Amino acid sequence: MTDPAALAALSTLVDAGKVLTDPVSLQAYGTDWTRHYAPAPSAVVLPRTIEQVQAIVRWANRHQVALVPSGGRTGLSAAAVAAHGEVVVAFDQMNQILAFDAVDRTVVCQPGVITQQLQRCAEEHGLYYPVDFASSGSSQLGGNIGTNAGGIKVIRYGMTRNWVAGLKVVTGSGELLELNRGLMKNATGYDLRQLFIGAEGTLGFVVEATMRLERAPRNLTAMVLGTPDFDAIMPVLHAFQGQLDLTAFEFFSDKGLAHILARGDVPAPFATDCPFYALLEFEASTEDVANQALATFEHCVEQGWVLDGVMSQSETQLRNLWKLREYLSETISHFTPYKNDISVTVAKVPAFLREIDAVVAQHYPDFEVVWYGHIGDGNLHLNILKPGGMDKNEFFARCAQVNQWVFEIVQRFDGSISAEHGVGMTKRDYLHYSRSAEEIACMKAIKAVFDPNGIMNPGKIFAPE
Ligand code: 2HG
Ligand code: ZN
Repeated sequence: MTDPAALAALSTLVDAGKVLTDPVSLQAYGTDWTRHYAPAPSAVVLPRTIEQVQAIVRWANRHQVALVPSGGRTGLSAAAVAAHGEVVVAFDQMNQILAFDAVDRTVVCQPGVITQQLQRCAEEHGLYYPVDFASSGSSQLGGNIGTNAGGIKVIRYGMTRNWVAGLKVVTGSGELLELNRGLMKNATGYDLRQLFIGAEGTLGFVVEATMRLERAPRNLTAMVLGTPDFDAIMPVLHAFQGQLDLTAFEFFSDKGLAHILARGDVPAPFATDCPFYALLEFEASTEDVANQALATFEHCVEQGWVLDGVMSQSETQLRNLWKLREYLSETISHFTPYKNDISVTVAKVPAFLREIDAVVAQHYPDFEVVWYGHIGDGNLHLNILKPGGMDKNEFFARCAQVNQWVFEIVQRFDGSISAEHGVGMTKRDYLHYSRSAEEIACMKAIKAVFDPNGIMNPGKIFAPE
């Protein structure tokens, strides 16, 4: 635990009352949406300026205190969990949108800006911030950048990385770096900005970000299609991609749908029961596009790939169809799920899912398994639900035993053990299934450059040495 004299020194570096040590704050700021680790930070500090962040980092170097960044705490890999007496640096006070440039279509944001705040700001200017996911109402931009957040529109717009035009970061030694300064073209050597995106705060803190915006989509329209089996989903994707520019292509299983319908506040898409469902979205900018979508739907039915389907006719219907997919994570969170967030190239998805499903069925015959994910970009979320009476630790231990089998398949398919949720603590012991020993050595060497004293979010991405 951090020495009381050091904590007293810390409180002189920020505004009065902005170092918190009460149990409620330690509990709240020390954790994220994972429930694997008990939060145990020494303190929480809330800087207001970049200079204050630099002073905190220099203080941590002097006192050898580990720092953990904290945004909206919606992470799913325990990257922002402080379980070992660290000091949490929370960015709630740095939550302003600082500037908008209509010509460059960029917005300068502080790291504590909520994703939805950025989306709304874009809308106010007739534009669009396309990175979107269920937690957009509470996740913060700094965290999105730290994990290179993906979400439901990646098939069309890519990950957070694509939208970061410039970054200001405070490194683990307290230096301020201004990376790329919003430029579209910049061929001046290594692009350090990219290193900080997805680094989970292990190299430094993002203290300002210049984000790009996009033209607003026109008349977004969704379809939910029921398929007779998982294999039918891929030809459906292929058929629609051949005709339309999709903005999303998601899937979920009948088990997932049953949990959503059990909530009682989301209407069923249609009456036919199907083992799998695809949700796709496109811009119905003209009547021709909508007709093309309907013709493709009919073609899929004729081929036997689709059993039933529905197309949204209004904003309300669009929103209701999305709820079927977007509410899943929150809805099943009450069953303390064990989560996997795995990916392969799209062409390999059917064979990959079949193998994983067989391993899971063999090893977890008594657990409920819920599949969903961003199938259009090869990202599957495998959630295993804890049976009612089982102890949480026993459940996680049993799930962890099967990881080896799952991740060996991921490795054989050249896939990723974490497609979009990051490594944090929950996946750090499995990093070698996706990254070679040489790559991991390079990553550690890079960390040593930016964080020579190892104070930046230690124990995340890499297991402690
Ligand atoms: C989603 O796609 C999120 O809904 C959460 O990435 C995934 O709950 C999950 O496993
Ligand atoms: Zn996801």
